[in-house]
Amino acid sequence: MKLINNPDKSQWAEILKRPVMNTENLFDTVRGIIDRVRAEGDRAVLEMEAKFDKVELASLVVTEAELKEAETLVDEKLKAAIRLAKQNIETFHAAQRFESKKVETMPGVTCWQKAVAIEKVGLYIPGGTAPLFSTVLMLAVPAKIAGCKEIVLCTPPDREGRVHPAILFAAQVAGVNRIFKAGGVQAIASMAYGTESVPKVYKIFGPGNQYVTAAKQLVSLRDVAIDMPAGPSEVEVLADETADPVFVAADLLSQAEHGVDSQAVLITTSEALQQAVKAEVERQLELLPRKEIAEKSLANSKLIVVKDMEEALELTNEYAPEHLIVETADYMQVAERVVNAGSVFLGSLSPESAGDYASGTNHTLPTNGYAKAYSGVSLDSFIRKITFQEIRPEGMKNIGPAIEEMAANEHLDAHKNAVTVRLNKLRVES
Ligand code: HSO
Ligand code: ZN
Repeated sequence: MKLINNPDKSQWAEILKRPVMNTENLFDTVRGIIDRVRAEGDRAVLEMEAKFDKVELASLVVTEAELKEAETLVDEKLKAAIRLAKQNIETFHAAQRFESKKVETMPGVTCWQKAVAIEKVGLYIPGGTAPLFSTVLMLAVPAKIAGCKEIVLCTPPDREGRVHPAILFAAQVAGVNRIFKAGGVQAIASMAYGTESVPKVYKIFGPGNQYVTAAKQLVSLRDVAIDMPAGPSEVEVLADETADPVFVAADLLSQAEHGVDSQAVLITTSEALQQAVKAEVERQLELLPRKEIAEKSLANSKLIVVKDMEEALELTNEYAPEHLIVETADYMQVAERVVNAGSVFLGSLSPESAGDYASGTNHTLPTNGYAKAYSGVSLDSFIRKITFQEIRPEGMKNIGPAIEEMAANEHLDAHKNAVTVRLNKLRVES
C-alpha cells in the first residue's frame, strides 16, 4: 500500500490512475476466436472449451438432471441465504418499474413512452477461483422482473465438466431459462451469434476478465448490445477520524481479494486513521485464505490523506469509484455531495459486502471511471422505452405549419408534403 499525504492537485491524475492493462494482440486473439465460433458454432466452442477450460464436453447444455442434482448439493443454509438475497434484490428492482404517462404536448398531440422488455438476454458468469453465484441473482432477477422472455446463461465448467452447484441453484431460483457450459470469449461469441445449442441474444451482461471484456466490446460494435464497459473491481473508502480502522481495513481487503488487479483506495482527513488502517490491513491480511491475491492488489492500493472534507470530496468525484463507502460522522451531508460513483454505502454499518450480496442493490457497476457517465445495472438495463404518438385533427392543425416550415428550411420537401397532404384534407373536411 502506498501512503500519500497532502498531494498537490497536479499529482491527482497520476494518483488516481487505474492499473493499465497490456492489450497488445488482445483484440486480434479475441477476434480470431469470435470468428471461429461464428462460422463453426458448437464445434468451435467445444474445441475452445478443451483448449482453455481443459475439459472435453459432449454437449454444452446443462441438463435437467444436472439442475436437479445441484439442488441436492447446495446446503440448506446457503439456499436460505440465496433466497433472502433474491427477495431483497427483487423488492428493490421491482420498485424501479417504469410508470408510463401520456403527455399532451399541445391540444390534439399526445405522446407517451412504453417500457418493453428486451426479449432475449444473455448472462455471463465467470469461472475461476470464486464461484460468483451472487452475480447470477444480480442479473437474472431484474431480467425476470423486466419480463425478458429468454434468459440464457453461460458459465465455464470445471475440468470434470461440471458447473458449480450454487450457480445452478441461483439460476433456477432467479428464473434463468437455459444454461450452457461455455466460458470466456467463446461464451460471448455464442450468445452474440447463436450456435446450434446456444440461442442468439440481443444484449449480453456480466463481468469477466480482459478477454471477456474485449469480446463484449467487439461484438457490441455491430451485432449485440452489452451492459457496460467493465474493468477490474474497485472500492474507495472516504473516512474521517471517527471511522473504525478495523472496519475500513476489512472493506479495503474485501475488494483486494477479488483479483490481483483490484483497486482499494482510502481517502481520509485523518493521518491517525491512515496509520491505523495500514497496521490493521497488515494484521487482517495474514488471516485471509486469499492472502496472495489480496497482497498483490494491495500493492496498487493507496491510503491518501487530504487537508479537509472539501478536498476529499473533490478527489472522490474525480476518481469516480465503482463503490464508495462513506464512514464519516456526517455521512448524509457528505452523500449529498457525491456526484460520481457507481454505488454508495453510508455509515459504518454499510460495508460493500452488503451490496455485493444481499441488501437489494445491484453489484454490476461501472468501473474504471465510467461512473462519470454510466449507471450500474438496474431494471432499466433490461428494457427499452418505445415512444408512441397520436395526432388528431386539432393537433395536426396546431403543429402542421411549424413542421412544414422546418422541413422546407432543411430542404426536405417530402417531409413537408407528408404534412401538407394531411392539412389539405383537413381543410376540405372542415
Ligand atoms: N464486488 C463485486 C461483486 C461481488 N462481490 C460478487 C462478491 N461477489 C463487483 O461489484
Ligand atoms: Zn465484491
